[in-house]
Amino acid sequence: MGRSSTHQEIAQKITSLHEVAVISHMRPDGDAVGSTLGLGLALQTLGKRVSMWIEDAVPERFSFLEGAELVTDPPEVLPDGVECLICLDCGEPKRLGEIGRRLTESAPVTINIDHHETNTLYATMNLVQGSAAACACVLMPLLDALGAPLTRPVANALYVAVNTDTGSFQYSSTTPEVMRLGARLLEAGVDVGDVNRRLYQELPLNAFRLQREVLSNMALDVNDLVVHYSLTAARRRELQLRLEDTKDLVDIIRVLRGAKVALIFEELEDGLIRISLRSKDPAIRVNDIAAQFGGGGHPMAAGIRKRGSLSEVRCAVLQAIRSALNSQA
Ligand SMILES: [Mn+2]
Repeated sequence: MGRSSTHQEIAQKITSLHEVAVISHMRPDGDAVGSTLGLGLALQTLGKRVSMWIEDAVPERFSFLEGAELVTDPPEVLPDGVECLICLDCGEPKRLGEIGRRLTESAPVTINIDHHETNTLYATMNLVQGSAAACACVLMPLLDALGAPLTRPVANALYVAVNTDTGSFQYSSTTPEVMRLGARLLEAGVDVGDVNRRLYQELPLNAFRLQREVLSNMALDVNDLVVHYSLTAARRRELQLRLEDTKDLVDIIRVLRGAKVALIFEELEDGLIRISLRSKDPAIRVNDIAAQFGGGGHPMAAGIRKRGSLSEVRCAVLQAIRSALNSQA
C-alpha cells in the first residue's frame, strides 16, 4: 500500500510531469465525469499532455460539458509517454474496470485522489479525504496548489461533480466549505439555471416508463423501514434500458417517509446482481453492510456487485439489513 501525500506534494509531482492520464470509475456518475474533466482540462491549460479515460461512455446527461468528447475508454496498454496515471473518485482499482485496474499495475507512478472512506490507498501517492462531499472538493485545493486558472469549462465540470454527489446540495455532506466552493464556481462563470436544467429537466421518455415501473412494483420490509425494488434482466430488455438509465433509480424510492434504507436490486446480463443502497439514518451505515458482500461506498450511499440469483442475493442482503436495524433497536 502506498502512503498518504499532501496537496502540495502531489502538486509538486504533477508539475514535474509532461504527460499524464486521468481515469475514473466505470459506470461513471457526475463526480467521476466532472472530476475527470475538471482536472484533465485544468492540466491541459498548464501545458500538460493529458488523456482522460473512463470505462463505459460518458452518460448523455453529462455530455453537454465542454471536453466530454475527449473522455474515451481506457486503452488496453498504457501508451508510451504516459508518466503517471491519476485515479479519481475510485476507492479501489477494480472499480476502474478490468482494463483500468491493469493500467494501475503498469503505470510508472499512480496518484489516487478520492473521498471514499473505504479507499485502500492503492497508489504510489494517495490523497484521500473520507469526509469530503465529492472528489471534486478534494481536487479544488490541488488545482490551487498547481496554480491552474479556474476556467469556465473547469468550473462547470467541478460544479456538476459537487452538485450530483451532494444531491443538489441537499445531503448533510453539504458543509459551509462546500457552499464556498459552489460560490467560487459560480464566480468562475457557471450558469446555474442552464446546468441544472440540463442535469434534471431533460429526462427521456423511457425514464418515465421506468419510474412508473419502480413505483408500481416497489416492496416494503421491516415495518416499512426498508423500501426496495428489483429489476430483472428480462424487464430491463423489455424497457430497452441502457446501462446509464438505472443509475439514480434509488432516489425515486428513498423519499418515502419513515424509510431508513432504500435499495435497488438489478439483475445484469452476465449473472451479476448489482445493488444500490441508501441510508437515511446516520446510525445505519450502508457501506458496512455492503462490505459484508464485497461492496463499498459511503455511510449513506453504497453499492454491491455479487454473483448469484436475484432472489438469493436479495434475501441475503435484506437479512443483513434486518440485523443492522435490530441491533440498533
Ligand atoms: Mn464521488
